[in-house]
Parts: sequence; C-alpha cells; structure tokens
Amino acid sequence: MYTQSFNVPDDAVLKQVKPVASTEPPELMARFDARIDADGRIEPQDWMPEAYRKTLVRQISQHAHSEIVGMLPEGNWISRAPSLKRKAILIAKVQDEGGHGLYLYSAAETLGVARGDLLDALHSGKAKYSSIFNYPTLNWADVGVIGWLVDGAAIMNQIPLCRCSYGPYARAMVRVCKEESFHQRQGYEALLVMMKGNQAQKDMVQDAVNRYWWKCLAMFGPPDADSPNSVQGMRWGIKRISNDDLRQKFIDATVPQAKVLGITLPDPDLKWNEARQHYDYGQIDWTEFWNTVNGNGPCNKERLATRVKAHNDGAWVRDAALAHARKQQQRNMKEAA
Ligand code: BYC
Repeated sequence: MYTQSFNVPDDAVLKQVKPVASTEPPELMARFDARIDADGRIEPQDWMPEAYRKTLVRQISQHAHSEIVGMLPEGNWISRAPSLKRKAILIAKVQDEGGHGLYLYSAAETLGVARGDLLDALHSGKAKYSSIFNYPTLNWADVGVIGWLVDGAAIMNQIPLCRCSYGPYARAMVRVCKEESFHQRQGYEALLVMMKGNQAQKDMVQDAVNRYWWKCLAMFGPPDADSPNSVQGMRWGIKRISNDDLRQKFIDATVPQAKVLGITLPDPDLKWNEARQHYDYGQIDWTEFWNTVNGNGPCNKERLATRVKAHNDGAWVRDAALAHARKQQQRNMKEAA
C-alpha cells in the first residue's frame, strides 16, 4: 500500500526556501548550503551549523521516544491477543518498535548527545513524543486500527524521511519503513478478518476507527501555517513534504481502504473534490491536540509512569551488559599483550 518509491518533489521544495541568515563561519556555511542545494547527504564527521544539529537532535530523539512509548498501548494486548497467531504477530511488531527506538537513539548519538540524557528528558516529561500514544487501547480492534491507521500515518510521514539530508537518520528510516509496512498490513488484515465476523466484532472495529481517526490526522503535526519548524526543516532537506500535504496524502490513500473494509470514517465533511483531485475533510480539534502534547491527554501520566518503571526495572540488564563488555575488553587486552 505504501512503497519506498513514493514520489517526493523535493527539488522544488528546497529551491523555494532561501538559506537562512546565520552567524556561523560564512565559508563553512556556504559549503553546507551548497551540499543541501545539491541534495547531498550530511554525515556525522561533516561540519554542520549548530541549529541544524539541534533540530535533528530534537526531531530524531522525539521520534525515538515515540517508538518506545508506542510499544505500550499495543504491549497491553499481548497477553490478551485472541489467538496464538495474533499473539506472535503482535509480539514481533512491538519488538520491532523497540528496535526502531534503538536505531533512532543511535542516529541521535552520532550528533554528539548521550542516550542517557535523551532518556532523562523523556522520563522527566521535558521531551515530546507522538500525541497518538496518549490514548487508551480499549478493545482488540484498537490493535488492528493502530496497525492500519497509526502505522499507516507513520509510513506516510517516514517515507520522505528516507531521503532526509542527514545520512544516519535517512538510512535508519529505510529499514523502519519496511517494517512499518508489515505493521500496517497486519493491522489491516486483522480488521478485514473482524469485519467478516459477527455484528459485535464489526461494531468493535467501527468504534475503534471512530476513536482513532481524528487523532491519526493530528499525528502529522499542526497546520503548515502554525508549524514553527517547517520552513527551516524544509530548507535543510530534513522535511520533504509539509504537514498538511502529508495529511492530505494519508486521507486520500485511506478512504478507499476504508471502503474495502466496510467501515465509515467519522467525518461528515469527507468528500471527493473533483477540482482539487483530493478529499475535502472536516476540522481537526487542535485544542485537544495541544492539550495532549502538553501532557494532559487521557494516558500521558500512565505512559510516562510505565516507561520510567520499565527503565528502572531494566537497570540490572544494562549493568550486566556493561560488566560483560568490560570483562571482554580486559580479556582482549590481555590476549593482545
Ligand atoms: N505529537 O513545527 P512542527 C510510530 C510538535 S512513531 C507530539 O510542525 P516539526 C509508531 C513538534 O515536535 C511516529 N508533538 O514540528 C511507533 C513541535 O514541538 P517542538 C513518530 C508534535 O518537527 C509505535 C511542535 O509540535 N514519528 O510510527 O517540523 C507504534 C510544532 O510542530 C506532533 C515521528 O516522530 C505530534 N503528533 O514537525 C506504532 C516522525 N506534531 O519540538 C507507530 C519524525 C508536532 O518545537 N518527526 N508536534 O517543541 C517529524 O516528522 C516531525 O517532527 C513532525 C513535526 C511532523 C512530527
């Protein structure tokens, strides 16, 4: 449904935005801008402006946090999956999300930050993570809907990131997108099976879609006009497609899938606009979005508390791994001597 060959008109976008005035050394800055203009990659050993580095640390670490907090709403259902097959698929998916977090923390570390500091910022509530994971998973259909819609929205946002100007982030995204594609398909398939079941099962799917649809549209971030980071992110080739354009692509791709599934998307204003060649859609509740982003959604406190407990409970594993690495290093040094 979503492929690596997703077409991104990035050249046009990069050329629209002029280089931003900066206090960095002009020669280095000119070389950096020229590399960005030529759609080249910036690697960890390359010089980069401090603002570019900071923006990447912000975005990549928020992305990493979203992956590991994103394990929680679905993780809640591993012990309650309706069959062995569904349980095995769900365990694999949740483990994949943990793996995505690890690639992303590693990519952030190439920018000179320490993983422990990034995790401290998450655990103290200072760092953001995706709004979508602050909503509860009330029934089994929620797990399918998260795969179909949440992972579907994530892929739509992440495929352009495979061509992000920062090499380690772009390369991490290629593998992440392949795995997200499996996540999206398993969710859609689980829902297709439920929609062939009894009325109670169909009602569960519709109820889950009703609760998640608008929250998924908000995942793409605020409207372009209210997105303070977009212009600079696009100039730097970090962001390739705007929040609103990605949202529109997601809606256009999802409406036909909803028809095949046999559910109704909960938006009376959703209709095809022949002139625009896109679906029109209703108003997203941005007050609710910001309330959730700012820590006051239905599950923010629970998610953070679970995350902090998992981190503390895992301290012995980290200590043991470090002790083992130290021992191995000592053994290698002895052998080499
Ligand atoms: N939730 O100027 P804007 C997954 C913040 S995980 C919370 O447009 P930008 C999965 C934004 O950070 C998917 N906050 O920002 C895992 C900014 O605040 P700061 C996660 C949001 O960066 C497990 C402010 O609003 N994906 O797939 O240009 C299971 C203004 O926004 C949100 C990524 O992280 C939000 N939804 O664009 C299943 C992708 N939206 O930082 C699935 C990488 C916006 O200035 N990130 N904010 O304090 C991006 O592509 C971009 O950072 C965003 C925002 C499009 C999200």
